[in-house]
Amino acid sequence: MKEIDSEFKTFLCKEGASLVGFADMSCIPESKLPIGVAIAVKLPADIVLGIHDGPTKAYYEAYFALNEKLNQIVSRGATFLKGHGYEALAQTTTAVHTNEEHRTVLPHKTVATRAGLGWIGKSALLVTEVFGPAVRLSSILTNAPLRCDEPITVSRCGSCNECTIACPSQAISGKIWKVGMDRDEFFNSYACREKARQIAKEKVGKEITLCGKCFEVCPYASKYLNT
Ligand code: B12
Ligand code: SF4
Ligand code: SF4
Repeated sequence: MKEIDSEFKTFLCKEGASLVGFADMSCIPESKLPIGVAIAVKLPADIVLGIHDGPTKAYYEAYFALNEKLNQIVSRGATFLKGHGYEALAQTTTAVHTNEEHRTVLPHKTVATRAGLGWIGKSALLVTEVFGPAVRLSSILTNAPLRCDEPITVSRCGSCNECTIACPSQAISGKIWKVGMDRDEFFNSYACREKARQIAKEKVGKEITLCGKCFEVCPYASKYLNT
């Protein structure tokens, strides 16, 4: 099985993935298949640096372009696995539905922490060691017997509070995440959505939840942005 593992990772990276991890999802009842494939694509550094004073047209365009790219990577990844005789479900933006409480059945971030890509920051974003939270995510569910990575179950935010201080909607309480903690215990998604939509309307003239101050200020992102 080792061969399909590395062949598949190489395939996804050639398709444009910046980070790939394999997750044991057998403990997650919402997962329709036992293995998860987490995929992250980095946000271009100039786009992240450009949103210092609010969302820009370039970020707005990158948002859609990266969603499209992620949809393509996971769709092609699922086709690859099916071609090897396995079941595979690509969690594309059309396949995943968000309810009125801003929740999906199986969020990409759950697959990502299980695959060892990062932890849930105080910001409620997935924070990676390499790019910080400056990534967009997607995932595939499968029964292919991929060798799973070590999950990350503990936050590495420590005493940092940059995102809590910088958030224009005070959505981030500053509480530290651990596995099993519900989002609403430390993050106000309604405050975030309302403020981000107001800011996006002012800055780019679009009715969309677009802000990103929480990832722009994260010290884990600055390592990537300054290289
Ligand atoms: C609904 C939604 C929103 C809502 C709610 C946000 C939220 N944090 O839930 C609103 C409209 C407010 C929003 C805003 C934004 N969003 Co949004 N959003 C989503 C969406 C569609 C679903 C998220 C969801 O289901 N939330 C429900 C809660 C319960 O889950 P969660 O937040 O993912 O995190 C929990 C689980 O992952 C769980 N978990 C983690 N590990 C484990 C392990 C185990 C064992 C268990 C049991 C649980 C568990 O714990 C977490 C905390 O409770 C995802 C895409 C997707 N399909 O996943 C994008 C997504 C989360 N958004 C994203 C982004 C970038 C944004 C914005 C920056 C907007 C922008 N583009 O400018 C802001 C940032 C808000 C913030 N700080 O979180 C990115 C995040 C990338 C990252 N690095 O994490 C995503 C993944 C989209 C993408 N394709 O990349 N968003
Ligand atoms: S996207 Fe903006 S409003 Fe929402 S949590 Fe991040 S900084 Fe706060
Ligand atoms: S800014 Fe600090 S507290 Fe917020 S997610 Fe990044 S490391 Fe964690």
